Amino acid sequence: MNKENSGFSTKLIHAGEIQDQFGSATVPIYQTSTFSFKSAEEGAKCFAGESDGYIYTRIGNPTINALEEQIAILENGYGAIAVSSGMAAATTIYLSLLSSGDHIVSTDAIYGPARGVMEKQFVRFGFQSTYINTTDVEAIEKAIRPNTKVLYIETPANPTMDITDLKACAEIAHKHKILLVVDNTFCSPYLQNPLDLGADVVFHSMTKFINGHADIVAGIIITKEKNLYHQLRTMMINMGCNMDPHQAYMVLRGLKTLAIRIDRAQENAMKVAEFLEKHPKVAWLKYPGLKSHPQYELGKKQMKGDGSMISFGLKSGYEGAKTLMNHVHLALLAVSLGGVETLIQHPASMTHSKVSKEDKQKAGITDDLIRFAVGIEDVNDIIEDLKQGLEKC
Ligand code: LCS
Repeated sequence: MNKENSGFSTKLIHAGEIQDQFGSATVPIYQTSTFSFKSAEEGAKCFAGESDGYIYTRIGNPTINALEEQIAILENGYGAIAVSSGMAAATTIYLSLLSSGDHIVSTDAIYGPARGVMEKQFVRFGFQSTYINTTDVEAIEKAIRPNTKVLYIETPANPTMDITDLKACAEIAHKHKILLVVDNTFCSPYLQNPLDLGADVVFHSMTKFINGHADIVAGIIITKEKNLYHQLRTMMINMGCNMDPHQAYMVLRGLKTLAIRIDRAQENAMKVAEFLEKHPKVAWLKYPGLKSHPQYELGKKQMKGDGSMISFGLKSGYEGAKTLMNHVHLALLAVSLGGVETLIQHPASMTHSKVSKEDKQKAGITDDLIRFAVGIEDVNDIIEDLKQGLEKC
């Protein structure tokens, strides 16, 4: 069987696996910081790049590389670079692709700290940024300047669930000779493959769906071509934001069930979204699987499923949101998403609290917005939990 041409779920189990001397069914954890050379000559060859032997775990490690190979295959990329967190992926991308005086155009409603680090910290290094609603393709064209180097898209966006047209973005980016970077965290490679739609770089917080068990923080960057891969890999090695072999093993373990976890979570999410949308206390709701989503058709075109993230607001506004969060019992009141457990959180005061009030308003991160990450529990229990909580709102 050619594993590279097999189906997605087969690749989840077999792609990138290591054949070790004992026939281990899983990738072993090479918990070592350094690797010995057989001779001084071999060591020199490794450092000269004339041999692909391992040198030092910050540079490369067989457990980490197995994960990188597997994710590169799942995203149809040239190669992947595993990093310590999703934020390490974002900052490695910024620092690799931008120089002082360069400009980035980005989705306004992205994960809060990915925006905050540009506007509050990297601004000191001369990086310029413009945050816009990227569902408006014309607004993207208008925001591009002569010094723009990167178009950075998060779709569906955290936490508004807005969907941006990736094919249209790739066309704009390449017309202007800039790179398209996509944060694919909300979909995972199972539901969306931005490189196939024209993106140059894709990244994930693997803390979410890819690992899926709320027990690891991790990130990964995938590139479409070789030069970009080496540029980003060199930055990762020099910044030292590599993954640890044990962390890689945990992600490899979680990854095997990605498809069945997401299948179940999105089946649940559809039922939860339908329940909430009809509930008299709910003012509005955005879920890619419902026709009421403003970019429903686009989602159907570029995503292979609707995912398991819902955002909604109550008629009783922020007060109602607080009451609901304080009265659910099954859903954990916690940030993060993409795990087996259902989570509820309030972006305006939690994940996006550092984004200014004005920018939050512009990006649609309203005070009443509740973000609901649907898990794989029995859906009736999730709905019953919401039902009894909503009675108090
Ligand atoms: N990109 C997206 C879309 C995210 O949702 C997150 C984290 C990151 C990047 C950063 O990844 P990390 O460094 O945490 O692995 N999102 C979170 C959230 O919505 N709640 O808590 C973390």
